Amino acid sequence: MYVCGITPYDATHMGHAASYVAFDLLNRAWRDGRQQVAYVQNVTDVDDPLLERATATGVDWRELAASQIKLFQTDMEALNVLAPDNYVGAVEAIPQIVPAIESLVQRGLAYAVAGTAGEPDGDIYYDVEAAGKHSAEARDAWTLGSISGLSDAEMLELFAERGGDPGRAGKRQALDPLLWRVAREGEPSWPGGELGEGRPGWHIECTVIAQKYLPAPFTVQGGGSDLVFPHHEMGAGHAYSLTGVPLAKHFAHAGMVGLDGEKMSKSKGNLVLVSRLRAAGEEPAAIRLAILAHHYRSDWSWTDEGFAAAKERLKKWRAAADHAPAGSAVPLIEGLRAALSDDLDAPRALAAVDAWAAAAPAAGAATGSAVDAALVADAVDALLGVVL
Ligand code: 5CA
Ligand code: ZN
Repeated sequence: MYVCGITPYDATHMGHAASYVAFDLLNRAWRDGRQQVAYVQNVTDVDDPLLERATATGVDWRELAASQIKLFQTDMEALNVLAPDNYVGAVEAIPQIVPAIESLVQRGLAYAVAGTAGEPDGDIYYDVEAAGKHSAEARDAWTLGSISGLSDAEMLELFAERGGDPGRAGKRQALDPLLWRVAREGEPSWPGGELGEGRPGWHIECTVIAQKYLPAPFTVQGGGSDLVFPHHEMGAGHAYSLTGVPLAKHFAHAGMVGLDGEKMSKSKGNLVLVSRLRAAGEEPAAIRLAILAHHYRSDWSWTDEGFAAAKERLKKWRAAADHAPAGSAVPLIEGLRAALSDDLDAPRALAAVDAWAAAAPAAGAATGSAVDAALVADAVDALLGVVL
């Protein structure tokens, strides 16, 4: 499994957290089913938005990235998200990214754009049309739109919104994505072989990291639904162009999380940060339960009411764990497994624990079964990542 990692600024907001909790559920379900899991995540530790934030706040971009990565990892640990086996930065992958882009250029699937209006010569773009034609004879071929299923008009709109540059002069197609940005004054750059000094584009970063650390095709590529296009679409194309086989067998996307019905974004200043809640004394297990109350694919909003309900739920579960009815653990575990194996239906899994808790005798009424209590606590931790 490869799950797209953060761009390290404004970490870790509830949208980030929800997407990593979603894939943590999958990781846990696979492990419970005795699958061996290799889990890789990147961190986009150099990219335009990170550099822009660093400039705007007067912080060195490396310091910003390092401090945000640390904060993210602390938040993930608090949320009981199992760590990836490989956590790989874009910067450290540059020595693998450069030859990949060189090979695309040599095979006519990428091209250099001449500089205009203040832009230097030599930025390298992926030729989506040539790449689509190139792979069209093969089985499982990639053509633009085959991952996202979007129309040209929809792709064009999203491309501009999500880091693309449809209007860049000299490109063959508006939707051709950047592979290599040659060095600019005041921007970090690295040796790029035949490409010249520069830094990598976004999609090629994930493609090359995934290909280096995982077999091809690997099982699941994950991220939030805002990565469907262009990120996963283009990454799939790059991978196909590089190796002739698909990058991943399945793409899975978590829904978008907002705040009180609005999109959560830096510009609106309405980010709910995991670290801020933790600093206010809130329990990470309750944050996790508030996330799990929503199916991973649905869009939802973080609200005070939702969080209050999660805290109440955690309290009830803990109270019941002291009085677990004898024989109640096995049917509950079966219910949890059934819910999670049905497209990770966490809300149904929570309802199963609710029903179990409701059936537990009231405190003081009867002594519970220690064996059942221990089994339930183990299962709720192992499958849902919630420590009772
Ligand atoms: N570094 C790239 C991926 S290679 C990136 O998108 N970084 S990010 O920091 O912007 O987002 C990290 C992950 O959180 C991505 O999977 C993204 O889809 C997800 N994400 C971002 N905002 C939200 C949100 N509001 N709701 C749900 N998921 C979100
Ligand atoms: Zn990615």
